[in-house]
Amino acid sequence: MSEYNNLLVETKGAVLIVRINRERALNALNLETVAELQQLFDSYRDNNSIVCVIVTGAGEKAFVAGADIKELADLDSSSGVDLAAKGQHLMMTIQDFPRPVIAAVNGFALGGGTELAMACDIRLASEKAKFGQPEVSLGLIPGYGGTQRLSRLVGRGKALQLILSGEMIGAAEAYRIGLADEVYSPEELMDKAVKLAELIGSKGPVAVTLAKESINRGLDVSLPKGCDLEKANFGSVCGSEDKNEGTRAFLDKRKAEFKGR
Ligand code: DAK
Repeated sequence: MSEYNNLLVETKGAVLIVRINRERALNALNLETVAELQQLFDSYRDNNSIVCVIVTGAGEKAFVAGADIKELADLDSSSGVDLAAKGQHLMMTIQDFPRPVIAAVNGFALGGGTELAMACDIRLASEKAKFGQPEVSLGLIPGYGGTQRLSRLVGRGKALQLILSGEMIGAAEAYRIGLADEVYSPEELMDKAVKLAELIGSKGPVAVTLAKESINRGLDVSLPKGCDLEKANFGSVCGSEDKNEGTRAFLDKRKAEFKGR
């Protein structure tokens, strides 16, 4: 029996696959689902048997159709801040997760769904995926980091256009503006996501973690500060056994056997 009411969790080798499983509400993120995702990511944070995580939605229609509108309807100013805090904490946990997190966007990714996908490191989309930040249609603004991450990903103008209009875009347009990193047929999507996760998982784990951190943290600071961060992380990686193994394996013309330390 799963310990989660709203998540289906499985491992494929060293890849953790998390399916948000509330199909009757198009996988909308209610508070319980946010709490379960938080618990899941916290519980795997120090688990080095997992090399990569894939987040997707159960069923064929939706990745996540947003925050649960039934819960949003009851919010007041104070519970709104509380909900935003919980959701934003989850998104930061995913962004800062020490292993890469891939979003396999299999259908509607609206509001909190686009925000969840943007907190992930890489977004692979099905041709059926639809992205959007429709909060203004509900008299709301994005509350899970959407105003910040969308502008960083697609630029100020496109972020303003999407958030102020609330319009939905398809996978091809999401790819064109840099919101989706690849687009695949619905049948191919999970297979491609697992293959990418396995490819990343075959690389030096310490290097992968520090490269992710350098890019994500670097985007929040000036270029010189970002380069300082890269320099410090380069120093850390040079002190790792993985770097010794990776460079030695190349020179010995054999496959590296990384230990993740
Ligand atoms: N929440 C709850 N239920 C949802 C839902 C959602 N976000 N989206 C869909 N459902 C439910 C529908 O109510 C329907 O339930 P029943 O009527 O069958 O009981 C079922 O899922 C199937 O949906 P539809 O019948 O509507 O299916 P269609 O194919 O006709 O349409 C759709 C699909 C995705 C176009 C449509 O369902 C839709 O527009 N859904 C809502 C999309 C949306 O507006 N999402 C919310 C975005 S706003 C904040 C924190 C977070 C947020 C904001 C602030 N703070 C703390 C301040 C985030 C906000 C959002 O995410």
